[in-house]
Amino acid sequence: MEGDVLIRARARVLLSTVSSDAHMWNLVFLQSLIEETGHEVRNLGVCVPDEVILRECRTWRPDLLVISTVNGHGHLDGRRLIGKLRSDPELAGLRVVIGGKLGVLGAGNIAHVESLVRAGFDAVLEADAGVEQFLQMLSDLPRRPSLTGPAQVHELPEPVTAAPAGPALPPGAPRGRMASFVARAAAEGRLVVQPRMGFGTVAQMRAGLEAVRGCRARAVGTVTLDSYTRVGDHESARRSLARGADLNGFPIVAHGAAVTRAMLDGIQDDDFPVQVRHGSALPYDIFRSVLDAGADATEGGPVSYCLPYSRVPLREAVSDWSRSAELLAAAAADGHVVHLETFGGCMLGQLCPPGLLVALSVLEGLFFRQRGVPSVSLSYAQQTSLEQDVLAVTALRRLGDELLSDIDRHTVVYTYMGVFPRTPVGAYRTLEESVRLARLGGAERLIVKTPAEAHRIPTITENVEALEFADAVAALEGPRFPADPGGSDNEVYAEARRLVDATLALSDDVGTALLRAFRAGLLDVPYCLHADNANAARATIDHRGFLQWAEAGRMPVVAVGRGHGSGNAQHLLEMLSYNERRFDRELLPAMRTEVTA
Ligand code: B12
Repeated sequence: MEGDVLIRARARVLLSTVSSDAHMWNLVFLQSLIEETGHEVRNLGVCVPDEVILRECRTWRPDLLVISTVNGHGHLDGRRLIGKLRSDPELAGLRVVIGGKLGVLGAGNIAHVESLVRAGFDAVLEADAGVEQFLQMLSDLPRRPSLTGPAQVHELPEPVTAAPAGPALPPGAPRGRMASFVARAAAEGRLVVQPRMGFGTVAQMRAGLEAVRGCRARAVGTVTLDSYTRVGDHESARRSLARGADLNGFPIVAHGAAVTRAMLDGIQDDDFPVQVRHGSALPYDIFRSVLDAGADATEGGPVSYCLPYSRVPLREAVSDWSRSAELLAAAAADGHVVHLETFGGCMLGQLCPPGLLVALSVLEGLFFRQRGVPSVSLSYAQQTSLEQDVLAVTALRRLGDELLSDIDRHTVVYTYMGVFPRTPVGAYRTLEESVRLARLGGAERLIVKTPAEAHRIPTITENVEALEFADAVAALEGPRFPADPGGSDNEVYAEARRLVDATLALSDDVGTALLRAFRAGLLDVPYCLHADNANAARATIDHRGFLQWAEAGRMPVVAVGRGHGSGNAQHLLEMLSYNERRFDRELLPAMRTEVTA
């Protein structure tokens, strides 16, 4: 057959997650693992609708379908998916396995295994424990001769036509409640701390907000939305609420604006602003609900909530984020200022070198400003070295001063967003280092994590304890804002500035410039499976713990080259668990025994 290059005996494995799940590292890891056993893998990426999985099964005819899901909705989405597969005569006999974190019950997720087997899965492999069994299953797969064709070439989208430039903002543009609260705290030398809290029901969510409001910290409130709402599947959110099923966040659209407004009533005010956190590539409905419910702030960005979180084409995300930001700008002009935070400093949670994180955060800030949003914050997530992270946060502040001086803004640090230490001590060490980063870097707000992170969604008490701990550490550290962020002429600044300049040179419209930069590979998020990302860049961690470029792809950055043994599943897991080892030091001897046993 023309174009076929190789004939081999191997099985076909189709790898996917469920429709509401945006986690990607599990898929990157499993793809590597399966390839190393010699089988052919097709990886469908994140948030895969049931119909896409069914279609791929019918057309590609895999020997095994692997479903990996960790967001906690796996037992709900998995049961629905397997029902459809088993009722299709063509697919009823296909071998299907599901694994990962299948519910929101932590160790209690084991309770879902039996019902998923009864629903039709051939094997249900909960959490890390399932990997050994899975490897055995792969080695037992019947191998068949298969033809490997040339790599598929992905069609990249055409850039959107330039959106009109945003309105000129008057000097001293209004700030709104969130930014005013943060500015007051900063003037008093206090760090504002914030949870990533989200529960499904109104009663739980309100109790959570009340507890945060009452805690001994300078805290703001958070309403984190659930994974169905993130992908616009409000019907599944409604059904889950009606059945009393646990959701991994608050379904703001399904509850409706009146219910959300009543929930915030009497809690949210000048002394306790509330931010809605979501994760949606197409946030327009969510932004409408945020405005209708009278919330003070929200967050995200056209790149950071598209590439790592969805399969929506980047062009569609840019266009939806454009009208969503304009919605906030119009509300601000009418006196309701909703503060908007970029998520660009947090791409994929881990293994994205700081220069790109800083650049994306600034570019998303510029995108918001161009659409008339008067009050923004620029984010950066803690990575693998305090020293390098301080360079990054000071670089972020300097770029903000240089490029966004005409709007209200502040800087937000996130406690590590990647694979988290498993012990409470390790978790608190990580949190403590992120407080220090916020202080040394001069950030005004910190989004915290709890010791439950590696295991399950934290309780209200765990959130409150983490906030009070962070506040106490910040008080001890003192306000160590660098006197002159303009002196931050460091290597992270230089790299971020190059990436920002290369992007802005592509168009006067920031949205169009972002599309062109990703299309040309000038911006390229390492390991990101989204079809509009070049995925040619790779990261590595050097002897100092600095996150560096192993491969630069076509980005204007310097790569140090791949280390020994890099590229395989084991090496990827080692890099992903770098902070787990760094902070969970008590577990190191046991980890070593596991490796040598
Ligand atoms: C990185 C991360 C993110 C990144 C994801 C970026 C991306 N696109 O990948 C960001 C920050 C964006 C994110 C977002 C969210 N996340 Co998250 N995330 C994590 C985190 C910190 C690390 C996950 C990771 O990278 N692991 C590395 C990979 C290689 O390991 P793994 O996924 O655990 O998979 C292992 C095993 O489970 C197993 N496995 C997995 N699948 C399968 C399948 C088979 C067949 C087999 C055999 C084995 C297997 O093999 C892997 C290696 O051992 C975890 C917590 C943690 N572990 O520390 C939370 C976590 C998974 N996230 C969680 C949640 C709830 C979310 C959100 C829904 C809400 C929120 N809190 O913001 C959102 C939205 C996602 C969505 N729409 O679905 C929860 C899930 C809760 C639960 N199940 O009880 C966790 C546990 C955090 C928590 N404690 O709340 N997340």
